[in-house]
Amino acid sequence: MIKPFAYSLKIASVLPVLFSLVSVNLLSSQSAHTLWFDRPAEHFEETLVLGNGKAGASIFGGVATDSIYLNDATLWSGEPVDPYMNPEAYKNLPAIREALKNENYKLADSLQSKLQGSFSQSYMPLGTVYLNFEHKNQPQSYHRQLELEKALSTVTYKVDGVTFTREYFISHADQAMVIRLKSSKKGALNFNIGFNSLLKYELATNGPTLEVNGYAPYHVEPSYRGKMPNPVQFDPNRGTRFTSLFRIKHTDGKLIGTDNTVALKDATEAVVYVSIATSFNGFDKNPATEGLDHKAMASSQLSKASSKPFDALFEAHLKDHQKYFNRVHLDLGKSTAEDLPTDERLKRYAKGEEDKNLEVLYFQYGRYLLISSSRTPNVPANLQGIWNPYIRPPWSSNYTLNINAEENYWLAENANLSEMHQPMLGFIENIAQTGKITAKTFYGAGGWAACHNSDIWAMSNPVGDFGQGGINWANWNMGGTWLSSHLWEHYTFSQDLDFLKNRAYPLLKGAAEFCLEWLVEDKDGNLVTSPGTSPENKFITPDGYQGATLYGSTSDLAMIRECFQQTIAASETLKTDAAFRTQLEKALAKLYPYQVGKKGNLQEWYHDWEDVDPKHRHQSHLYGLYPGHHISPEKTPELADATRTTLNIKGDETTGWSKGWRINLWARLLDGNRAYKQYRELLRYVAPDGVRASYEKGGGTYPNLFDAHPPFQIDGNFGGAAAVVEMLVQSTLQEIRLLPALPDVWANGSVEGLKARGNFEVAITWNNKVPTQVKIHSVTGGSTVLKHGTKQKKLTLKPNETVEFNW
Ligand code: FUC
Repeated sequence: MIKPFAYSLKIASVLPVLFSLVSVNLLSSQSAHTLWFDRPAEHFEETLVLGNGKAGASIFGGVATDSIYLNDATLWSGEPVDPYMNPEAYKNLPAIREALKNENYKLADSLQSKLQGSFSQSYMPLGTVYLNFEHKNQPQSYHRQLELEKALSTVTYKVDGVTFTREYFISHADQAMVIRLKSSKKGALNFNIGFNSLLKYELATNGPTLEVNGYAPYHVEPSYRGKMPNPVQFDPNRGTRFTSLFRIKHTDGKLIGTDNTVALKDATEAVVYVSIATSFNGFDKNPATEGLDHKAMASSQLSKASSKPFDALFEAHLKDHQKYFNRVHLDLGKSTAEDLPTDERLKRYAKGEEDKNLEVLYFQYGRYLLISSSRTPNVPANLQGIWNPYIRPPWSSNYTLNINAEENYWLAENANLSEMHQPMLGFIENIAQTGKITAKTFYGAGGWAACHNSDIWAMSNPVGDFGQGGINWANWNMGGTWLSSHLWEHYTFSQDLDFLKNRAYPLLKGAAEFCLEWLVEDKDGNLVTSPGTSPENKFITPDGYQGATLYGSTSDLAMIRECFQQTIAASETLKTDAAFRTQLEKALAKLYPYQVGKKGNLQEWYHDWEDVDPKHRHQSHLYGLYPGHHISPEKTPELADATRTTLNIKGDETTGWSKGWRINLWARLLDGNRAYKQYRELLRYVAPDGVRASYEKGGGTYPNLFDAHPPFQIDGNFGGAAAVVEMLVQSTLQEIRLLPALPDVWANGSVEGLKARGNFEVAITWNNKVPTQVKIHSVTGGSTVLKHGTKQKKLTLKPNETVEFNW
């Protein structure tokens, strides 16, 4: 969408040579909390990103023109979904079940295409704002950075002996983006503001304010459907509306407005305020006819923010951001890595060099990204968080429920950002509503179900455009079962009984009810799913058929097992629903058990079949090991061994999100060195050109530390950050394991502020891989057992009590 700015591109290519020396002097040591570059971004994956959990900005930091991609978490294509889209789909089930009973997998696959509905909608780019400067000559120094602790980005450079500075942040407290521009010489600041967008929009100026009003498409075809007639459909009377306002506040100089820009001439300092609002008013409200008053909201946000000086806004922003960011400190020991721009740093690290602060930076960046992208009620961080410039973004930048959307939230609780889990928890409440209809109309069952994809409209139906989708992905129906685990996890960390009783339990119960009704008996009386699939994988039957539909898929049963166990635990905690609990216990005992295959692997299929792609990135049948809890080296050593064999058969080469998952799996297998090996691979440098990415070569990390599937997906960032915690602390409601999967290279270090189940905060200092000092803070009071190696210590703490001791 963005026409690259010719002048700034030319400059970008000469900058590294010109300015690297100057930039190096600006920072004293290689930082664990700062990303920096000595030239502007050329690609999206080099931009520095900001967000207040709703508005997002990707800043290029160009010298003559600074391009900033803008986003809003609530700006999607589409409108409320009709969950009754395929009301009689369930009538096909008996024929599919019969085909499976007769082991006719081909027929079962072909009949499954009748159990599909529409595709999801897509997350939209809002537009690009341009700050155009009147620089006649080449700059002499250039530095841009993002400080995670401040959620502040800065650009500085010199032209003709004058130093220009730009500071950018997006305030959650004041719901506005704020940019301060300064020149070191009086009257040397000259710039104007321009805007364009791939959406439909109109521009107007009103004094010092540039006003944009526009609307999103009411329908966008997923990018993976390729060339299609009319893939992006607009209608002035349909779709989500947006307003974006840009106001210049100046202390000196002269403001000039034209039709399409506002400009400031001969100034020394100015602040640009950016306010964004959309008409999105909930998943079930038409955004065109029942929408919020986006114009009034944008204008009230703007006038409130612009009535405050920059320093006051920044102070409020800092306080708000640091309340979350500063909760966790991580130190992995002394680093001797040299100070380099972030892309160079990644390239050096990829050669196997030590850079412990980069390992900390990636972890803290995951936390930073969650704070920046997940603060809008009921609207979780999507596949790209909130940062997206494409009108047909990869995989619609939607919610893929067979891993990606959930992986986004793996770090929320254990990395002490429980508040940022809320948008996901609220979203589950919404999808359970459409999911009730999906359960009934597609599967003839009670409770609620969700499938492969979802979007801001909380769609829950299986995708595929009524028969066009691949059965191995489109027909999977365990999305609700997996999502429901987030409710229980939130409770185990927060100990919030009100939440468990009033919000979580009814939803957990609904998810379990669906599973209970969905299960059928196999010929031996075991409970299995039929039909089932195993996310995105395919089997080969003994007679050579390559298919997707089977009965008793291991991953289906793993997710159901975990869901039943959690629902039972919840009903016991709440002392409620004993009869339903008994039903679940009986079903649990009858579930077809895990099987170990002839290769010693954990079987993915009911029978010991071969895989079409044995190295496939998905590993959903290992769900019980992570994110689930029912497989572990202690409780189920043989099954844990089988998961290890499966991971070894798959090998380590895989996409970003899959690597994020595997690091967690190895951590749960208590193999810190293998987890670390894959963490290093997750941080492998990937060149920044997302649109041309091919994912055959495996995942890694872009210059701006965005996870490369490739292309960019944020799930790997979050999964990787969560895995760092999993290496340092693992917990159940009964115990906290200290340093359970510590790699040898992290022999000395300290961490503070990690969360453990039971609502404890954990701080550990360690030496030679052994804890020396431990501090536990109990938020809500309770007992736990601390464990490291063979040593144990029982603790019972009052609410708000802290204990600290030598281990
Ligand atoms: C699933 C994965 C892909 C990608 C997409 C968003 O389809 O198999 O790798 O992550 O989701």
